[in-house]
Amino acid sequence: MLNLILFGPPGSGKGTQSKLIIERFGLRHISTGDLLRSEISAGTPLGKEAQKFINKGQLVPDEVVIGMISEVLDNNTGASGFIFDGFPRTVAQAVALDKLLSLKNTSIAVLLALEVPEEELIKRLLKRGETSGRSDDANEEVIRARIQEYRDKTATVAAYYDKAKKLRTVKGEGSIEEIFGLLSDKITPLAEKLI
Ligand code: B4P
Repeated sequence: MLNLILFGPPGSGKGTQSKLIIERFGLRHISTGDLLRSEISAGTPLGKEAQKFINKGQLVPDEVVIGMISEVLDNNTGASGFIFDGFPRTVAQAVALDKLLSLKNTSIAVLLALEVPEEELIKRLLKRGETSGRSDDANEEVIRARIQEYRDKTATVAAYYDKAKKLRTVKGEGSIEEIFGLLSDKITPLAEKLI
C-alpha cells in the first residue's frame, strides 16, 4: 500500500491537489473536512457537534475525528493506498493514525507539506467564501482563527513525521499544475517501488 499525508495550513491547496493525486495514482481520498461537512449536511449528532467548532475556526475534538477515520479504514480494506487530506491535525491524531495503520500491517510513506504565505491563504479562502457557501470561509476573523489553530496545534505534526524522516516540503504557491508537478516528483518514486 502507498499511504500519503497531504499537509499544510487552511487554504494551502490540500483539497485541490488531492483530486489530482487520486486521478494519477489511484489512491483512496480521505478528507476529514469533507467527512465532517457531510455529517453536518445530514444533520447527524456528530455533525451538529462538529459544526460548533468549525463555525469558530477551531479544530473538532480528536476522538470524534479519529473515530471517523477508523471507520473509513475498516470500510476500505481493498484500497491500494490512501491519501489523508487534512488529517492528522494534532500529534494525538498522528499517533492514533500510526496505530490504526500498523493494525493493518501498513504505515505512512511520506508527509507532503505545502508551504504558502499567510496573506495568500487568507486571499484564497476569502475568494472561495464568495461561492462555496462554507460558513468557515465567509469571514476573515474565522479564517485567521483557523490559521492560529494550525500554528498552535497542527504545525507540530510536521515535526513528528520529520523525526521519522518522512517529511517533504513543497512550495504551494504558483499554478495548480506547477504545484501538482512538484508533488508528483515526490510521489512517483514511491509508487514505482510498489509496482
Ligand atoms: P478542511 O476541509 O480540511 O479545509 P481547509 O484546510 O480549509 O482547506 P484546504 O487546504 O483543503 O483547501 P484548498 O487549499 O484546497 O477543514 C475545515 C475545518 O474542518 C477545519 O477548520 C476544522 O474545523 C475541521 N477539521 C477538518 N479536519 C480536522 C481534523 N483532522 N481535526 C480536527 N478538525 C478538523 O482550497 C482553498 C482555496 O484555494 C480554493 O478555493 C482553491 O481553489 C484555492 N487554491 C488552491 N490552490 C491554489 C493555487 N495554487 N493558486 C490559487 N488558488 C488556489
